[in-house]
Amino acid sequence: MIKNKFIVIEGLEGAGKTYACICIKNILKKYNITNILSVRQPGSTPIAEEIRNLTKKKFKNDNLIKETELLLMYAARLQLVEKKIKPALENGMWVISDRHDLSSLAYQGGGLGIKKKIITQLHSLFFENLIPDLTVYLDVSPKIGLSRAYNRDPLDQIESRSLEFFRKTRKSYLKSIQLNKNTIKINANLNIKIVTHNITKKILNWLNKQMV
Ligand code: T5A
Repeated sequence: MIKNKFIVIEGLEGAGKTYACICIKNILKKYNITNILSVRQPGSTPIAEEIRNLTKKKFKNDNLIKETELLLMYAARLQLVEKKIKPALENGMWVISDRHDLSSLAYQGGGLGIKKKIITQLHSLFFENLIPDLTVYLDVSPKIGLSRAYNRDPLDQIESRSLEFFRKTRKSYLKSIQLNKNTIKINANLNIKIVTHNITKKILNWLNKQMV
């Protein structure tokens, strides 16, 4: 039997995170792991969902300054961690989170240029003891990812940013995952069948190692 884990999926918009979460859940089911909490960030509690709406909204006569955006992301994360993620992990559940605080380092740090030190201080303050057991990073080029996102709903205030913003965000992701040994990197530019195959292969390999 494998002890319950905290798995995080990261990547730019249109990377296929929603799809990867479903794929991982299906793999876990084959191992008879069904006590799974799936969440998304920002969001997944009533208050965090309100904060999510706020971070996505385009205001006519105002805009979020970058530090406000960062604090809102952390406020939503804290609500979710305290209300749902920690209790679930303590009760032996597996948790799959569509994004966690690597997103803040990439978007607000890399993309918006907030100093890494400020973000790591927030991390240390609230989440030092909550390290994901596995981060699955879906690496997609901003052009490809955004073109997938463009085909859906109208763009929100973050999705409407320049290609340069997303290039910097991706660069930050790539730098962070090099430093993090509990990470699986997947080429998400490829077609969905190949991406699914590669996720499945790497997750199975990781799960087998957890049983040793
Ligand atoms: N944010 C979040 C921050 O700035 N800081 C933070 O700290 C946090 C936590 C969240 C926003 O908040 C920002 C980042 C985001 O801008 P969101 O709506 O949850 O908002 O945004 P995303 O998480 O990026 O959600 P997306 O739905 O845009 O991306 P996904 O989930 O990666 O993509 P998915 O699976 O929905 O797929 C998108 C489309 O692409 C297709 C799918 O079928 C779908 O139509 N697709 C593929 N098509 C072809 N080939 C493939 N390989 C494909 N993979 C997916």
